[in-house]
Amino acid sequence: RLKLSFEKRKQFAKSAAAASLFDIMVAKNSNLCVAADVPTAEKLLEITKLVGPYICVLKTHHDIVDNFTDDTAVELQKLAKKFNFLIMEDRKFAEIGSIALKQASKVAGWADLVTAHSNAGPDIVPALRSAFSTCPEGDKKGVFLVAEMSSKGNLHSPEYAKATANMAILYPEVVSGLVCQSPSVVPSLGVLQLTPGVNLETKGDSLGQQYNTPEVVVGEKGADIAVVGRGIVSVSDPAAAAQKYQTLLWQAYLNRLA
Ligand code: UP6
Repeated sequence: RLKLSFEKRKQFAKSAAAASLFDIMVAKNSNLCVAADVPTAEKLLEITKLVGPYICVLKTHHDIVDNFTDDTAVELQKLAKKFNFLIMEDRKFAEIGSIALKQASKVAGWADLVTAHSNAGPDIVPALRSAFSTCPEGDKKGVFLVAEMSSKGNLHSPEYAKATANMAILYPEVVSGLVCQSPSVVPSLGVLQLTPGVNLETKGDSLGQQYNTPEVVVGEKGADIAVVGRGIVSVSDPAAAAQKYQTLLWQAYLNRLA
């Protein structure tokens, strides 16, 4: 997988969302996902406008945004269309299927992608598919399953990661990718690896987050898409920072292919 280009890997994508992600990444030369973790809807839209040209995915935690409304979602969707990126709501669903279905129905209207934990078992995936199916173009939406985490002391064992990867094999048309930290977890060429914990300035925060550089995350840890949050949204010039991370991450991908 690590030596194959995104163009070639697209041919193996069984989820429509993964296929369109590969297209966007190639069209924009971007494997950057910005975690737009900001406190207000105004800030969310402002940061999205600034980073939009440089990203393939905008990752939200809409439940930490004070005044996130249906209008915010509509504006986000307009920006996603304008700048050609997908919206991922990082809700990390972790419930029995019937509850996950109801929870996901609240965001499926505007999110192209959602994240979910695998701990409750494989039926979380068809539950999320059911939530998508009530939306226009629901069959184009996808799930990223959390196989591993970036935080210190997390409980994700290699066995857990492997079992999570098996769910991607079980539901290839819905599971577009895995959130993970090591290069051997992703089970097939058409599945994307999303890796958070990227920052050029610091090694971590005071609450367990651990960071690596773009080169390490793409070259050694196997990230196809890297997530940068505070490294971009908490600096004085987020557009310039996004452009810098985009360049470094894409170069790391090209180095990996070479
Ligand atoms: N995230 C992680 N680690 C994981 C999974 N998800 O950090 O294992 C998410 C967080 C946050 C972003 O929920 O939105 O990635 C990282 O932000 P940061 O770059 O500001 O630390």
